[in-house]
Amino acid sequence: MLSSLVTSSRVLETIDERLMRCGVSRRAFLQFCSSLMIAAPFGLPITDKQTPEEVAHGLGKVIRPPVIWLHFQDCTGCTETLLRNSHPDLGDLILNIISLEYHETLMAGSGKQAEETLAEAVRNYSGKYVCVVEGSIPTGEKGIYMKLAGRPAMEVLHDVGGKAAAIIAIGSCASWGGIPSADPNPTGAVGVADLLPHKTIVNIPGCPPNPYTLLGVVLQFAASGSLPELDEERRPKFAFDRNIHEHCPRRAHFDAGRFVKQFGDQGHREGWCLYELGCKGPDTHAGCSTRHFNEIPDVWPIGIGAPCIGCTEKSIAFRVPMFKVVQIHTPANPPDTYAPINAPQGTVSPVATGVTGLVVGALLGAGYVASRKFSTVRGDESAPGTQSPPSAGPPDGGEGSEERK
Ligand code: FSX
Ligand code: SF4
Ligand code: F3S
Repeated sequence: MLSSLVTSSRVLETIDERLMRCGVSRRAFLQFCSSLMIAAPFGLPITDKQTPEEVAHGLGKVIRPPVIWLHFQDCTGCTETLLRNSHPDLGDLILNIISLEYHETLMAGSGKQAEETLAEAVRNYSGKYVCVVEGSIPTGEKGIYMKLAGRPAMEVLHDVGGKAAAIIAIGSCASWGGIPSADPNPTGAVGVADLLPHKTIVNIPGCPPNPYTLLGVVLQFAASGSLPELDEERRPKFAFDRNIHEHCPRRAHFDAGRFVKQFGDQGHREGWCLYELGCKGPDTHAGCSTRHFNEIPDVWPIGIGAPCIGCTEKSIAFRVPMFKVVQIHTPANPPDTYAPINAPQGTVSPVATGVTGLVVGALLGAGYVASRKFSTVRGDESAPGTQSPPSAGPPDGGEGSEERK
């Protein structure tokens, strides 16, 4: 808990106090809480509530968590995705909810002034701040490929990360090297956990990742001092326990064997499945299919017609060629209760009709309902996509189809 966070320089406010002092509307905060609920429909105690009002009530009492944000080898996409959205006020709101003590791209100061700010923040909040790391760390040639104020990035990470209460590696670069570590990895780029293996580290991969995952983890930590349950790659399960292929809006096309053959063809224009263009959705775990980017519906790779490159998976993104077709490891066809793919008109089952009805409605509500439908248990036999396949799998056709099982 950060409730006793009184430093020599100031006392940190609660989120409610800060929002009130800065004149932030309750409506904006409630919208934020709704988005957090959609991003974390399970597995995060702060959002495990019935309404956004209840989430806001709990979060409002939390002390704004001090965050020190380090940049190493990155494109700043992680920061961009946090602050660029369709609601101009949201970026401001986020900066009122967390206490961002140091962030090279956002702070006005530079040079000596910036270095002093960093040193002061580390001193004031030693052992209590969250260190967010964006970008990979170069280790080749003793780290000379990147220096900050004359110090190799490795040294800065050891110093600032070492004194943090917890480290969050945001983006695939900080999680395990990302783009800079792609073969032949000229700078010897690695992720945070390679250099600080014994620290408390949460990986939030994605290139970029969903910003609400970061905010959910930071706020959960601030509220309770605990971190959400992680998977074997140190990713929070609430955000990474879903397979994209099992929750993809193009899935019906996959099941019916309607595949885009090349960018711009008729199937592409009609929104068919991108599997044969190398979509890595079947091997990728992330929440992108329901929690879209920049607060804009359908803004995510598959939503805009680009195959998923598996950016949240250590063994896929920037390792497996982008257009290489993946194997389908799990039989993943609709259960018998779904309407047959070529159902004659008027024979759609009541179950299928009911599911359709659920999807209709207010966007926020529908997103929340959809995200709640996910199974949290891998191997759950009742979950869609885990039943034995009926005889009608995706029909042959197109390149790469021989690689499908
Ligand atoms: Fe970029 Fe972040 Fe990719 Fe890396 O995201 S979006 S290259 S994960 O470090 O800025
Ligand atoms: Fe969606 Fe890709 Fe699966 Fe096709 S292969 S259904 S585009 S995740
Ligand atoms: Fe990344 Fe694939 Fe989502 S490329 S953003 S995991 S759709």
